[in-house]
Amino acid sequence: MSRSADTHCPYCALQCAMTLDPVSSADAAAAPVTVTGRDFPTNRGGLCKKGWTSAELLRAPSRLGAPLLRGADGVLREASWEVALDVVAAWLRGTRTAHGADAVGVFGGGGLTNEKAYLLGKFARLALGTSRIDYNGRYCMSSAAAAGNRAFGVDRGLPFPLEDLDAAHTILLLGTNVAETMPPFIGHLVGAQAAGGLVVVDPRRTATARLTDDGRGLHLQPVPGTDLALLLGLTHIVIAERLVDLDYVSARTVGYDAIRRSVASWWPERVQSVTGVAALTLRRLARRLASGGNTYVLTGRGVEQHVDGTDTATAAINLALLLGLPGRAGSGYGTLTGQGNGQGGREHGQKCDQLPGYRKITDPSARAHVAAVWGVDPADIPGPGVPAVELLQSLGEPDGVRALLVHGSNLVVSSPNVAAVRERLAALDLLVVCDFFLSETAALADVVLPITQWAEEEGTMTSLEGRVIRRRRAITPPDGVRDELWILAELARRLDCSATFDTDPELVFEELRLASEGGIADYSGIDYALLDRGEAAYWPYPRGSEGSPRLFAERFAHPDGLARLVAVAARESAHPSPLPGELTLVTGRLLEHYQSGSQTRRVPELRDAQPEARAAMHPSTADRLGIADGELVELSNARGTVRCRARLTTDIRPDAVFLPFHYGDGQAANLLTSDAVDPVSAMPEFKTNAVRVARLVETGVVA
Ligand SMILES: Nc1nc2c(c(=O)[nH]1)N[C@H]1C(S)=C(S)[C@@H](COP(=O)(O)OP(=O)(O)OC[C@H]3O[C@@H](n4cnc5c(=O)[nH]c(N)nc54)[C@H](O)[C@@H]3O)O[C@H]1N2
Ligand SMILES: Nc1nc2c(c(=O)[nH]1)N[C@H]1C(S)=C(S)[C@@H](COP(=O)(O)OP(=O)(O)OC[C@H]3O[C@@H](n4cnc5c(=O)[nH]c(N)nc54)[C@H](O)[C@@H]3O)O[C@H]1N2
Ligand code: SF4
Ligand SMILES: [Mo]
Repeated sequence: MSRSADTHCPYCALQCAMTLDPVSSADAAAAPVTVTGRDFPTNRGGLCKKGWTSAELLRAPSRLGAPLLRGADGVLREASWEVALDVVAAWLRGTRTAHGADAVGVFGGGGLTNEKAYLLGKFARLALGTSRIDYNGRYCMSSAAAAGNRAFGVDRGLPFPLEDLDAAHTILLLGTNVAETMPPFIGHLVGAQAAGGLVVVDPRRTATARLTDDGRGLHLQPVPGTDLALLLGLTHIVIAERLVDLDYVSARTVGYDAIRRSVASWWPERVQSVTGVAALTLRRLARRLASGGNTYVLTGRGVEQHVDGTDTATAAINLALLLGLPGRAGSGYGTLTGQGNGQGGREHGQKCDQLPGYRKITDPSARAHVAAVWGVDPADIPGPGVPAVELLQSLGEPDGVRALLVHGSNLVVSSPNVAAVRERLAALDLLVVCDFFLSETAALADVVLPITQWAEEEGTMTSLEGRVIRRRRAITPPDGVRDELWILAELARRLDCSATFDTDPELVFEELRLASEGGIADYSGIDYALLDRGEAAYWPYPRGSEGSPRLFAERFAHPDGLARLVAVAARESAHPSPLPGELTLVTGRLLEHYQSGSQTRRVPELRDAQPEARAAMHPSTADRLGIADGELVELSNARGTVRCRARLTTDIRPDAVFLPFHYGDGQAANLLTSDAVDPVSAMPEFKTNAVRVARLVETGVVA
């Protein structure tokens, strides 16, 4: 007898639909789980190789099967759940008594289901009483989210279904390599490609940029970190050449005069000197964007993960607004959410300044609403905490966090300036990590709690379209692991918290509906039955309504219904040119690996395809440095050193070197990244950092 489950991929925000076929026989535990792509509007049956191989991790030999406790001798040993949870609860209680509630911190993740993200936020505020909660979405979506909130009054990555792109005449892709980060996505680019309107802006000639190789589209290869100037330049041309949709601008926006002034000095030749993109190309692109067909502007991490990422995303939105795109049928602006639940994960209370439903924790009416659902006094909900980088910088400090719980992040690989993070973690009194593997972060923990994987649990995720979908259980989890909702409930009980912590995901979702009701991300009209009928549920979905696949057709989410054009300025100090002898380190992703690689480095096929970090550089650069393809090189700056092999490719600018961030220990790209953050979003500078590159033998270190 066999049973199959319709669910979605455990990895990225595209949330490709798949069917899992477990065999419910006596030896089910040993039988392989097969993955089949399932027809769905976003992936149309397609999956990438991470999706195809995802089930291999369910029975991976390295999977954790029991809680681990670090003994006095420093060794992690298996313990029972009772003992492990008792130890954690006792430490948390002791920390709180000795140092106050804010001495306990929580670090969440954008891969958690909505139910887990919601319960984690509630657990932090009520069971721990701490304000110190933030999550890895700070590294991912925060700049785009801040820009969207500022301009539109709401942050939903794509305010339209992905399928709308199919009919596009022009698509401007800024700093995203979807051909590798969401491969089935490129099916939605075919129309624009055929219409000669696919435009990719990336300092590398990526697989996505190569979609323009037929000569009909455009690949702009600017100096890394100069997108803000590029966008100000395009806006300048749109205004100078009278391409602005003035009716739209006057009816639907405020702030145009300030925008005009702010781009006045960004004439194309100046932009060319800053970005390296020819003035002619800029003019051609501006005219194409304004040519009236269905036009989309989309941003990804390449333009957002910078110290000026919020302003850069804002400049992209300004351009889209002047062209009259947001809310116009068949056109729009959007940002591509990254993690599986990158969208939902930022709506229900893992962010330090947020309560469920995308409510502000500082708003008295929001606090009152959520307090009523939680059955507490509003005064019992702590105020705003601090964003991820600041949270990590406070670890072990006298007034900082002394005990940290990590749910869904391998932060010693993925955080900026990880050498400092490793030091801070070592200064903690207690580190607790929930994971299915001994990730690099879990390996440093005092207590590791093993949890169920995606195919073993129920819940909901919110995809890059703002569509709520069901994650379904296909197989029974191994005996020794536990569901994270159960772990939170057990800890809350041990901490004598009187609030309700349900362990049934559907009940948690029912509570989330109430908590989100009336908020910006209102889920109150959605329930499991509706999702199980296959209905497309896009938020906001207030009770009794029909959901909102397309936003902004009539109004934006600010009280007056108008979008804000926010004037921004390019600061040269944000991206200083590399000094002589330095290159700009650009970081990003490879098709085969997911994030910190904690999962995909354990899948043999993926690991064998990309077993180690390789620094991609231009042959002319390599030649100058005396480096041959495959040779060992050392990348270094004041923060750290990475040693790896060189990969020579003409696909990268000669002034840059590219390193994927999927590897740990000495190959972690984040040994080299700065923890300087964007002043609005607190997003760190992941994408451009100065490094020196040398052939390893020449440094005399090792050959
Ligand atoms: N294979 C794979 N897929 C993934 C993930 C993964 O780890 N692996 N992670 C998921 C997540 S969480 C996310 S956030 C998304 C990210 O998806 P993307 O945004 O597509 O991914 P990145 O590779 O981080 O960055 C995109 C591109 O930005 C370019 N870039 C770097 N600096 C600059 C710059 O200054 N200007 C411009 N214009 N471009 C620049 C890089 O060269 C890179 O090709 O992917 C999701 N999908
Ligand atoms: N240099 C550089 N650094 C970057 C980036 C970059 O482009 N360049 N990108 C940034 C971005 S966009 C992101 S999103 C971050 C991501 O980086 P991380 O936050 O490190 O994300 P993952 O590697 O996905 O780590 C998730 C961990 O949680 C586990 N896990 C998965 N699902 C669950 C769950 O449901 N519960 C629990 N408790 N654990 C789970 C996984 O096994 C894994 O160990 O990295 C950021 N860091
Ligand atoms: S594109 Fe993303 S969601 Fe789709 S199969 Fe690949 S990793 Fe999974
Ligand atoms: Mo991300």
